[in-house]
Amino acid sequence: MCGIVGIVGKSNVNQALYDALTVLQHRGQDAAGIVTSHDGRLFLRKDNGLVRDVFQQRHMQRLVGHMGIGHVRYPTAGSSTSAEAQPFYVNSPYGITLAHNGNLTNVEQLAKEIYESDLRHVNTNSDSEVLLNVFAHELAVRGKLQPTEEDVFAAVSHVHSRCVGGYAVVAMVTGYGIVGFRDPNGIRPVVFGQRHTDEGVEYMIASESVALDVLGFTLIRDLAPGEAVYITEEGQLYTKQCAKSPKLQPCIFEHVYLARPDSIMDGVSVYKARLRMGEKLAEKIQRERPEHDIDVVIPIPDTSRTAALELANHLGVKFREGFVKNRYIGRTFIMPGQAARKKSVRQKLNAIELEFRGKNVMLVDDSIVRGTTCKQIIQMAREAGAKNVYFCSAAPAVRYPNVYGIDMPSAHELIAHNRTTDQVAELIGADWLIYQDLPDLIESVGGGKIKIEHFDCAVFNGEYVTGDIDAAYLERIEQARNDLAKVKTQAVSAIIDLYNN
Ligand code: PIN
Repeated sequence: MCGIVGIVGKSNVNQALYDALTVLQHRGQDAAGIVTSHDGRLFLRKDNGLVRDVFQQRHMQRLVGHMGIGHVRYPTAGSSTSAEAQPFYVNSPYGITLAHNGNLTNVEQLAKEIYESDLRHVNTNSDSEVLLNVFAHELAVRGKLQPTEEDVFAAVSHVHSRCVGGYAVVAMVTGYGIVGFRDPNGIRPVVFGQRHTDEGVEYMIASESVALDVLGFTLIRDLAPGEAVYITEEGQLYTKQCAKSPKLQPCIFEHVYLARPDSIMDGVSVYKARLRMGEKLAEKIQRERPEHDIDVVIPIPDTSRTAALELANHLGVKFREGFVKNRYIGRTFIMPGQAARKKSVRQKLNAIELEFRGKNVMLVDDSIVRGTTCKQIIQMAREAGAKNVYFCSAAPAVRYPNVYGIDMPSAHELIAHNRTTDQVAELIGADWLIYQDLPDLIESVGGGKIKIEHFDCAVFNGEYVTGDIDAAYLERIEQARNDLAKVKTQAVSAIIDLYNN
């Protein structure tokens, strides 16, 4: 998962882009980048690290211009070098830079076409560079010295017919404008908005509405699936539906924990969706165990707090903060003579004993993925003196990998893959485990004032909305992830050996 932003302003946009990326930092902490355009020249700064570490005063001074785009990256398979930080750049046509959130599922086919038919070179393993080259090629074949909005939209239409997967994109055409577009299923989110200044109207495109809020922009709307928005350097805004048969099927996991609760996605408040998740869980508990003996509901900070609060309210059970999170976890250093140790949950969370001692506690988390963290937290609750430890997941069991750009483990690392709820409960050490039912999750997100009927729920039901994912594809990504994990383990061992010898 990543965060994207693009701004066409009336004065330098470097600070606004930096601030927007900081607001979107929860979508990716691995790398950050900004590119601006001024007088037909590009200025780019990108590197691995948090926004606050990547950009220093000297970098910001160079990032001049009234328009620019930015990106924060989450580590995804094969994207750990700073060369793969975004935005990416191609010099022809016009000089185009692009930042992407999502994942293309036909990237191998596209990479072959780009090389063999489009005669273009791709220098990384990133599907975002492939996407950029497809877009650049489709704009180049229009053969215009000065591209119009119609040329830009035609290029986006061709991107839609060639690319499959989840993609939310901002791209800057140097000297001309910024384009934002969303895949025909609207899997990944994109919004756009405006703010008025003395010099005129400024526009922003961003992954989440919270970036608009914090910078004083008002939300115009979400981009529809398949739609593109183009804002010229002078501040003219155009939109167009560029896909043949668009159908809104956004990623439901955004609402589970990826997005900030103060964002509105496709008209749905993430916060309200999470409240409804808690309400549905309470109803399930009342259905399944009307005689339950839960003494206290305790959230696992931070995301699950909203659902846990409403769960407790609806059950009529006390809601208590039983865990305190350290917000200042530092780096892990590799010391000579020591193996690299992963930070334990205990360093991140501490239990307040008096909330546990002698009680039947219901812990709530947003989801169970690998099951490693929740297992340790359940153990902590027992050590703090809990009589029984029950566990609630605001999302259904995660059983299948994600192929649209969420950094999720491969199938065999998912604790619920090929396992029943009882088996998972036993493995994590819970006395009782309740998962949200998928229809209830769908109702929580799509059943409010704004109705959304279809979602990408593949991690829960294995149904991939792009229709191109088969067992062979999943097998290939599983293999690629395993290979990458091996390379990483070998690299870490090599570093440790180096220190030790
Ligand atoms: C919480 C994110 N959330 C916490 C991610 C851990 C599953 N894990 C998914 C729970 S927050 S595991 O956004 O960082 O606050 O038990 O499956 O290992």
